[in-house]
Amino acid sequence: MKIGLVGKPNVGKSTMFAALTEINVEIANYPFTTIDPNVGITLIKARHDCPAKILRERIASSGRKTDGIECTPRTGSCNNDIRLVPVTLVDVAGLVPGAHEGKGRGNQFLSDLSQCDALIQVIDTSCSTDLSGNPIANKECDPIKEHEFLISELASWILGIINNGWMRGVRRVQSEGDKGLINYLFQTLTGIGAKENQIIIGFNNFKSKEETSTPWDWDEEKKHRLALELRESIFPLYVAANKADVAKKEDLDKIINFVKNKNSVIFPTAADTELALRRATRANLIKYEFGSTDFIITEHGKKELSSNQISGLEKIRTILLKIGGTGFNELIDKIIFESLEKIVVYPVQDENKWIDGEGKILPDALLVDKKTTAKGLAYAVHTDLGDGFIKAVDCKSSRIIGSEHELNDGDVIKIHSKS
Ligand SMILES: Nc1nc2c(ncn2[C@@H]2O[C@H](COP(=O)(O)OP(=O)(O)OP(=O)(O)O)[C@@H](O)[C@H]2O)c(=O)[nH]1
Ligand SMILES: [Mg+2]
Repeated sequence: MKIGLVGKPNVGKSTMFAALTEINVEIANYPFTTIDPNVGITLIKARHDCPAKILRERIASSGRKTDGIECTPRTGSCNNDIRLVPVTLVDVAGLVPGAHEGKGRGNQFLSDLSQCDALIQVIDTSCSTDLSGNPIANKECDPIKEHEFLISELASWILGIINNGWMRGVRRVQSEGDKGLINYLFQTLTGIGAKENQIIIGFNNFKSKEETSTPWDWDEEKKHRLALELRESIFPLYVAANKADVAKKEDLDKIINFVKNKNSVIFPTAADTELALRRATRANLIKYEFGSTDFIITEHGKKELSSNQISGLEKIRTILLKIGGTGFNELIDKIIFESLEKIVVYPVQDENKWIDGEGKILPDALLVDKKTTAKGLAYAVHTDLGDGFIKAVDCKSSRIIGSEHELNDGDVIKIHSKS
């Protein structure tokens, strides 16, 4: 699972990345601080109790000791029986209006977003920067315009890719009809991670809104509309309404209502607040849980923090109350489990002990699509496991399940395979 952070410069993309991955990257109040992409892993909470809890209950009910029955994640961790699942974040350079014509840093860097399952646009709702990311004093801006220009630039990027060889693609329509164009689009966009079903969905959405004509007659505007639909299906876009700590309510509401009306996901966020909370937590100055609307100052914190630092933390407390947390937990949770309809499943090698070959309990928590089958999971683990699939076991119920059985969130699965 990979999510790209996009937006105009100086909105807080790198601050969000640094907060959520706990990797130090450059952050500054001017445009184009980031040039090369930052890639790192953030951890999100599964929506169910860790299956290790069920394992312990079973062992306890059979009268055995449960000491040491804790899951041992290969990546991620487990916190009070809530499994934290890894998600890759990619933070890229800022995009400005006209990027496809080479403005700002152009849009070449967008290929860094290849293979992303979704994008989060970080918007500066505080109106402290113009569309190019330069700080402004008058605090007037239009967050909807900021959202729309980005959508258009992303489409121009896709248009640039499909235009390269368009006539070749169009010729295939003469012999193969729509299928020829879909195949052409798939071949051209597979490099940025497009899947065939996404191309089909994007193409059909485009077709349903357009008057019929043959592709060799399509002008740039019409092709841009096709690119808009393809972007929507390949890279669904969600919004972090950032700098909400210093935003005017009307600016915030404007963009929130706009995005919600499109049935997309948006939450007010405060990236630098999340960053400060994570840093203070790491220094053992406070106790803060991701997603929470408050924190407590530790005994160590009470001893070490200066009165200035304490009043800084009190300001942060006010921000958390005002926004209802920093917004990122809700944003990412909703994107992954509702919009992208992912579930978390735990493949294991031993169906009784729920361990892998090395004795690790529930080492992997995989994010897969909601209707993933047992065989689909086998392929997600390894192609050989999929090719040699014989049967699987639902370890919670100990029932044997077939290749087409659809998995549920929180399932623990043992796959039997020839390989
Ligand atoms: N008030 C406020 N400031 C923020 C917030 N998030 C980030 N900032 C500030 O915004 C400025 C830009 O942050 P960056 O993370 O470097 O922005 P960016 O989008 O990565 O910028 P580029 O790499 O130039 O595209 C910095 O001064 C941050 O401290 C926030 O939630 N609230
Ligand atoms: Mg940056």
